[in-house]
Amino acid sequence: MILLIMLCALSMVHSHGEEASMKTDLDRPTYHFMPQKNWMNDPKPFFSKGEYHVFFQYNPDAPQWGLIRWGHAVSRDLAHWTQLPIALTPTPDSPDKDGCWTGCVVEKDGQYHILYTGVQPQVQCLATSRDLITWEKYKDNPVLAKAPEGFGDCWRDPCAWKESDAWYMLIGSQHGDTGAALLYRSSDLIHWEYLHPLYSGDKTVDGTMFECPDFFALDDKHVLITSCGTTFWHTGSYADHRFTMEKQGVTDGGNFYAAKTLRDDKGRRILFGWVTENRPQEECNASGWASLLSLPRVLGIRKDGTLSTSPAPELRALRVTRHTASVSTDSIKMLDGLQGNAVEIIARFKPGQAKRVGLILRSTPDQSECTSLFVDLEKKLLVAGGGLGDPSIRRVQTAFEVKPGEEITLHVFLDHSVIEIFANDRACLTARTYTTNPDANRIGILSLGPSECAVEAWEIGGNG
Ligand code: DQQ
Repeated sequence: MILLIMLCALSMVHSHGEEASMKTDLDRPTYHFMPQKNWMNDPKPFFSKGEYHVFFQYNPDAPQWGLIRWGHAVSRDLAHWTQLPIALTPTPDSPDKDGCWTGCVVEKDGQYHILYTGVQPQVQCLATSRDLITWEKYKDNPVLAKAPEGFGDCWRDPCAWKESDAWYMLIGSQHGDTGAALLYRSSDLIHWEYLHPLYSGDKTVDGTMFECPDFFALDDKHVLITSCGTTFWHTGSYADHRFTMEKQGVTDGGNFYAAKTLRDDKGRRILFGWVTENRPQEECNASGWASLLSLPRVLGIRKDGTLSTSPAPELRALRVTRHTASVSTDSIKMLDGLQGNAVEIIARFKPGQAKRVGLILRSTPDQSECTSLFVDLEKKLLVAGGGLGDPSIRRVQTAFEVKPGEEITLHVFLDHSVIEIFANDRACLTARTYTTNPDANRIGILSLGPSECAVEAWEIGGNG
């Protein structure tokens, strides 16, 4: 594997022209993983033998969704990633001729297996590997050809796991206009028996269908993740092959979708999402890339049964130069010394009577161009994107309620056009911010009403 990683790294050395255009692309992230060119979506993370693998939906032909392959990247430390060869490619005249869609990776008897959705129509397929690099499709694909009676157009994205007696698998589906996670059982990953819906949703809460389900034990609960426009979490109990939901919420209310987890050798559940674009297709075409992988997020169960999310501590390996500041302001205070497009900021606010507290990033010195992110204490929202002028542009938001007297910690990762925000480890928001202005690299604290803020920040080194 190490030799393969070195060969892949060498083959990824960019041509002179490409390197120059990457340097002038102020929006291209430098410490998030993304394929060298073109399009990715839906991560499928998997841990084995000390390595973090992320497979992903990949269109190597254009910076937009298309004929989908399974791309592959690997990391030993969750901070630096290497792109590996394509794992799965559609086979003409076969059940996956129109795309190898989302699924999962499992290990059985010393071999690795991918269960994935072939299209069109949607069917479930199997592929096997000894080394995670070279994959052989099962000769009699598909292993499941038809959805159970009454389940709709969406029947995809298998998620399999082993229990003591058998393999189990969820397939994301819908019943009428309600999401359903359908449960199957198998002894060999090839022959599957349909059991029943593990869980049916509520269209007013978690959408009209379930894409990319993920299901796992965490602390003393079970967690079901589903996606329909937004990625939702549900925590609850699992008994007799039924899931009883107790609490539910949103994993990230911003440009973040189709998130799934792996379990590593420390027993941690680590979530990765697809960071979506928020710019016109022509701009993606001009840059030659679209979408990327979120930073790894460690999940936990809070005392009240809700999901906690925090950035993986391994990301600290990317920190380069540390800055600190204490700021009292009732408007905007620019930070001296700290500037740039690749920074990590931990801003600890005592909001007092302030109505909003937050940051401005990617600001010109005169603030005529900038991107704001803030907690709106009155509206109980975490908001990001858009400048100070026109707030409607590229703005995303998620619910975030601050208790009276509670301090607010905004842990923010800025990587050029990507902003990932963790608010008190219970609300997450990913936003996009695009600029062509090299002077739009200043950072400031914002407050509507007087507040105090202790800032600790780091410039961040690149992925490589
Ligand atoms: N993306 C895949 C589907 C999945 C959707 C296709 C979610 O399998 O349901 O690229 O983003």
